[in-house]
Amino acid sequence: MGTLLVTGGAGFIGSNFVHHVIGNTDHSVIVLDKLTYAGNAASLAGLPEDRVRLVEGDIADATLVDDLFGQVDAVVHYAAESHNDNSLHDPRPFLDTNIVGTYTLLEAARKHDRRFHHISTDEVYGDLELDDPARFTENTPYNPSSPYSSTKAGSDLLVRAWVRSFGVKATISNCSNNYGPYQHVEKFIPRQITNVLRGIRPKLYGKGENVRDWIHADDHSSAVLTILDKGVIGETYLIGADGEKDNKTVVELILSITGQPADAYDHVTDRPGHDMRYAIDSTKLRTELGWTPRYQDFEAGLKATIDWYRDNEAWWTPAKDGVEAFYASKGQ
Ligand code: NAD
Ligand code: TDX
Repeated sequence: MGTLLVTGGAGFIGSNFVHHVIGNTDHSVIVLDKLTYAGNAASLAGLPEDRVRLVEGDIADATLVDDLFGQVDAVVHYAAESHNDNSLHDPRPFLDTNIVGTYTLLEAARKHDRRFHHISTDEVYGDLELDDPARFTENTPYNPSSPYSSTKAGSDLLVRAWVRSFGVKATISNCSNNYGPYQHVEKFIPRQITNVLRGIRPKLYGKGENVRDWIHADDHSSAVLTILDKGVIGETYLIGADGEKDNKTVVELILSITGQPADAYDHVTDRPGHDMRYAIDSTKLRTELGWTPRYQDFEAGLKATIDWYRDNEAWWTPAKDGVEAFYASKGQ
């Protein structure tokens, strides 16, 4: 039993992690979150106040970070600017948070000698062709495409350097695309679900051939806890659940689950530099640390996610109009 500092714990995957930790361990949690447009204190509602404390602040604030590191046993670092489309519009916050913010945390981990787990993404590896038999492994060379993924790649390299140069006790995980409750409506799956719930046609970039490797956010959480518990310092672990699907298939599934005609969607302007395919080989995590995902049935997980958005309209309504206006201004 101990106290975890969870950066970005009011965001999508971070809040799912906090719920998972409270439900499955005896740990307490301090969440450090700037509550940007992507952070929402309501995602932590209902959690026990004696075990979860939200501190509103910036991971690049060295004084605040220093104080919080002194209060915890380990740190799990989710905070990031996370949306590719935003990074194409205004890259600067991605550098400030993903690079300078991670640097600030690493310096505190070094000073306080705290166990540090860095959350990253499969996008650091670039993309694969649709017919490529290969998947990403821990040995795939870095080749990021967007301002978002290049700043995540940079943050991963900082972590590796702080392990080697300063002996920081860090691990890294690179996960595939997450879905589940509490995901911001700017992202693909919640955008299309909430479009359908509002009577708006889903919007597919380009031809919809791009493939993403979907994992439920709760499985991501269990993998991170496994790495915190059993991971080897300095190692990187890829997290994935063999969930490759092209975007068109996902939109058609959402339409079919919600009782709409399968072709009731629009093709819109493609994302510049759009990565074609991501695919994760998570053999190392499964064989060396014994992790397995629980949500093997994507359609069942998607159905539960649709139900969550239907039941929690008050959580997503405030962001919806602004997001759609932003996309409309880009022909998307
Ligand atoms: P998100 O955008 O939903 O949440 C990010 C959170 O970080 C928000 O609560 C935001 O307020 C907070 N934040 C942003 N800048 C901050 C700052 N300077 N200081 C403190 N808090 C700040 O993102 P997400 O989808 O939950 O992603 C979380 C992490 O997981 C990111 O590191 C991302 O790269 C990684 N990841 C995401 C996916 C995915 O599918 N979404 C897949 C793999 C890895
Ligand atoms: O309206 C849309 N229509 C559409 O076709 C949107 C928002 C997206 N797309 C496509 C683009 C991608 O091929 O859907 C796919 C998924 O898009 P996003 O949800 O924006 O995710 P992606 O760009 O794949 O990145 C996500 O996974 C890796 C997360 O946002 C990142 O934080 C994570 O690192």
